[in-house]
Order: sequence, then structure tokens, then C-alpha cells
Amino acid sequence: MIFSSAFNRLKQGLSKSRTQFSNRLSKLFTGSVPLTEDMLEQIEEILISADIGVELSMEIIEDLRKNFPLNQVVEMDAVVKFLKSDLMRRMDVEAGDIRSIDRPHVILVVGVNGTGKTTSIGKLSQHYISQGKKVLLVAGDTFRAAAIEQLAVWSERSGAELVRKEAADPSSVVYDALQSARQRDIDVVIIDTAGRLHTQKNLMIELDKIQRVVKKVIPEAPHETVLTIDATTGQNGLIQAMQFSEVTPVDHLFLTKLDGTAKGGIAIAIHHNLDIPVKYIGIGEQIDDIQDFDVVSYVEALFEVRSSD
Ligand SMILES: Nc1nc2c(ncn2[C@@H]2O[C@H](COP(=O)(O)OP(=O)(O)OP(=O)(O)O)[C@@H](O)[C@H]2O)c(=O)[nH]1
Ligand SMILES: [Mg+2]
Repeated sequence: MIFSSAFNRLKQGLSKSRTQFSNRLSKLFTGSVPLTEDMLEQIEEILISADIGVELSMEIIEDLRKNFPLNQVVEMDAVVKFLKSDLMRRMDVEAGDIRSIDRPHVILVVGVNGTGKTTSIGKLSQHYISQGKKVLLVAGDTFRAAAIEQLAVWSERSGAELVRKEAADPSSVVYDALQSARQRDIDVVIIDTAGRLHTQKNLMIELDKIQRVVKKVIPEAPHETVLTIDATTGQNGLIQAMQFSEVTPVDHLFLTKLDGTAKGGIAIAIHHNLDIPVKYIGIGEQIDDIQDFDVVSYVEALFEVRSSD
């Protein structure tokens, strides 16, 4: 299971975070050294700097303190193994895949500008097409012609169908798209939207309108509203997810750009602190740089460090 190629790709995607852990831990554990209070503090600092979160990092250090007596020689591998299992114990493992038997399954993708909505939609479409599903993308970001073009490129890459309408109201595009999805026997509809901040009132009202139009055509939809969060913004991403979800309903998070940060712990912080599950992660700019978030594999990949690294 965890030695699959998907796991190797995850490890590769998290290499910045892992190298940081590895380098800093290796410096602490040179040769056979007894564990000191200062080392515990530095391990805590390493966890915090990876954006696992202050509170969780402190709790983990307390667990470490209980399990490893001070002033006794300890191997780095043993500490890393402990950190891994302690983190996993603290996480509830959640599975993630399409459960809905409704067709079409409608996914609405929302988020702040530039957090990776359109790219992630490209990846999601490929993900579902590779499962034999028929996918339709909806260009709901009608403000910029370039945004529609960008989605069109992803639809060509993945082989998904596309509904677009220049200079139209986003909710009218969505309405047309859902009607045609039914006629065309589509399995998964993924709606792209323009970037917005939770404070932009008009844009949030527009999002509301999109939700209502979706419901008008398919009352139980959207089956998932996915919020993209840019992992490189670290703890701000966590705050963004909290604020956004207070204004509009969010079912799942798509944590993007994890390959671009040494603070990969943010996925764990979000998982630990928010009720909204992280369902997908983005680990690169290519179409297949997407994975379902599985906290066990994630922690394994993040802490895959050896004293010889
Ligand atoms: N390294 C890396 N880059 C990513 C990832 N996901 C998205 N990006 C990049 O992030 C940038 C913004 O992505 P978009 O998909 O255009 O973001 P958006 O949220 O649709 O942006 P707006 O529509 O302008 O709000 C692009 O350069 C993407 O290639 C990822 O997982 N890893
Ligand atoms: Mg976009």
C-alpha cells in the first residue's frame, strides 16, 4: 500500500518539507547523544516551522517527553517513528471518494484568487475520467476571457467536455451546463468560479446565486463545494478556510501547491483544527499531480526521514 508509486509521488511532492525536517533533525542527532530539554525545544520549533501548528506541536512534545526519558541516549529514527505514530493517533482517518450515486455528481469549486481552482479542476477532471467517468467542465469564471481559455485548455488535456459562454452571468452558464449535463448523460460536473475574498460582498452574493441555480436544476446538488487553499500561505490558509466557510457552505478542501512549500505540516494543522475535511491535495502543476488526502500516507511521506539522509 504505502510503497506504491502514488506514495512515491507524494513523497516527491513533499520533498521540500521533508528535506527541511530531515536536515534540521539530523543536526540535532549527531552521533549518540542524550536527550536534553534544549533538544525537545528544538524539535518543537521544527514542528512549528513546518506549520503543524503551535498547540499540536506542544502536545506532541509533551507525548515525546513522557515516552523518552531526559538524559538518556536516543536514536533519531526512534524519535521520528514516535512522532509519526503519535500524529497518526491524533488524527481521525477519513476516507474520501465520490459516494454520491446521483448523476450527475456536481462539484462547485470556490476560493481566493490564484489559489489553484482552475488547475485543480483540470486535475480533478483527469482523475474522474481515468475512473471511466464522463466529465463536464463549466466555465463559471466569466469575468476574464483568459479564464475561460485556461479551462478550455484543461478540458482538451483531460478529454472533458466544456460548457462556456462569453460575457454571460455565471449563474446562467451554470444553468445551461446542468441542463445539458442531464441530456448528455454526464457523470461528473465540475464548475469553475472566479477568485474572490470572503469579504467581497457582491461576489459572495453571486456565489449564493450560483448555488441556488444549481439547486433549481438538481435539488440535491452541489454534492460537493470544494474550497481551494494555497498551502504556501501556511497558517493564513487555515484562517482563510475558516473565514470563507463562515460565509458560504464548504464541504471539502483542496490543498494546493504542497510541492512548493517546506511547510507541509499545514495539511495536518488544517485536518486537526477544522471540521472541513481535506479531500484532495495538489503536489505539482501537471494534470496528474493530484492525490486524495489520506492522513496516514501523508504523515508517512512527510516524516520519511532517515538519520543517514
Ligand atoms: N507548484 C504548484 N503550482 C500549482 C498547483 N496548483 C496550482 N498551481 C499554480 O498556481 C497558479 C494559479 O493557478 P490557477 O489554477 O490559475 O488558480 P485560480 O484559483 O484558478 O486563479 P484565479 O482564477 O485567478 O482566481 C498557476 O500558476 C498554477 O500552475 C500545485 O499543486 N503545485
Ligand atoms: Mg481560475
